[in-house]
Amino acid sequence: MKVGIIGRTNVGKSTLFKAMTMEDVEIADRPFTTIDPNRGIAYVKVNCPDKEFGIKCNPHNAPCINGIRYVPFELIDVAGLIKGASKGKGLGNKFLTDAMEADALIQVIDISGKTNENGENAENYDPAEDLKMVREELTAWISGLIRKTRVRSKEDLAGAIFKELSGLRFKYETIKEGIKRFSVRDLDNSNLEDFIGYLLDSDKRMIVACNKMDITENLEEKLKTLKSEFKYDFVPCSAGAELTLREAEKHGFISYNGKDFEIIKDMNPQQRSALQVIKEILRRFNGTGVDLLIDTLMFKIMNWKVVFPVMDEKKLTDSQGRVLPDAYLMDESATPRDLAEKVHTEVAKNYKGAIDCRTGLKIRNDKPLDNEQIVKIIV
Ligand SMILES: Nc1nc2c(ncn2[C@@H]2O[C@H](COP(=O)(O)OP(=O)(O)OP(=O)(O)O)[C@@H](O)[C@H]2O)c(=O)[nH]1
Ligand SMILES: [Mg+2]
Repeated sequence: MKVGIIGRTNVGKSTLFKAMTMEDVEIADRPFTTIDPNRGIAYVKVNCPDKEFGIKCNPHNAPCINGIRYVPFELIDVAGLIKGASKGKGLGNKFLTDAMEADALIQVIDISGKTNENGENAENYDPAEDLKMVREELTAWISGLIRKTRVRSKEDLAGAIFKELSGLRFKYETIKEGIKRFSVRDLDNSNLEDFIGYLLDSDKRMIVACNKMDITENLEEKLKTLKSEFKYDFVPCSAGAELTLREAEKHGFISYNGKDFEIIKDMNPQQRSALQVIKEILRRFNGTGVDLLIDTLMFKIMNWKVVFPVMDEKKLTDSQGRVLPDAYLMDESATPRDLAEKVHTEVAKNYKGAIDCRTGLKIRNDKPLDNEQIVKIIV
């Protein structure tokens, strides 16, 4: 599964990317720092079921640290947008193709209002403007692509648009349904914007990361106003704080569990006081917001599932005797057969059914999997 990070320039997209992947990418307080997309592996955390069964796991694809499984997914961070990008302003918007490969999007905004529409330092800038701008620029860009579509016959409209937008990974069914709903008959149709809005809302589900909460005055009030104006899910966060903690942890200064940290190695007074400030943020907000952001996107908005495939339903082992080796992130509609496909094409070929290891009952082949389900694949 892939997640894309988009947003106006200088809001903290790459900081969030770096905090989630620990890839060494450039971050700076100026517009257009990122030019080429950053790609990396990030992790969503779930409880490892080994404790529940009184056994010890042998992790393979998803590491287990202190009883928490880190399930991998791909993350893409792209260049920042500004108003007029669809007309070539800033870095333009062609780079959005990279983010559109993703199955889900995170839009980062700077809720502190301390950077403006061009990513320059400011006071009291309204981030609602960025939400409108990003939607407008996305729509204008997709509209430009759709207008380039060559339609051979009216009957072929959905197929032709599907082909033209293939890199953006909209579903054929969504395009077909959108054409019907908004009576799109030709490519100059006045309903084209509503049609694109429908494609975005259906196939590019999004969460809004309200970043820089650590320097935001009246955060609650600002969140309330945004929620009343837009139908997105908003999660306040501090990518900056998360990154500082992840780096301190990487260098062995602290042990960090996502909610709090403990100092385990001596550091200089400057570092110590920076961490003290972050301690206060963690206390006030019950974390940096980054874990909550990922959990909300994956399990509430996308309804994705983490599933543990095994071959032996009693020992919870794979064919090599490893206990609960793998954990996969699967989409909303994934069935036991899709899981078999994920494990191995050979396993999929010989698939005969699946059993829920907690209940011992057979799972219907067409039934979507549950989150944190342990599934024996019968071959
Ligand atoms: N106070 C605070 N500053 C942050 C936070 N996250 C990022 N920043 C700062 O915001 C500035 C921009 O960060 P980047 O991650 O480079 O922003 P970007 O959105 O990737 O920017 P472009 O690639 O230029 O579009 C840097 O100075 C970061 O240190 C945060 O949570 N709190
Ligand atoms: Mg960047």
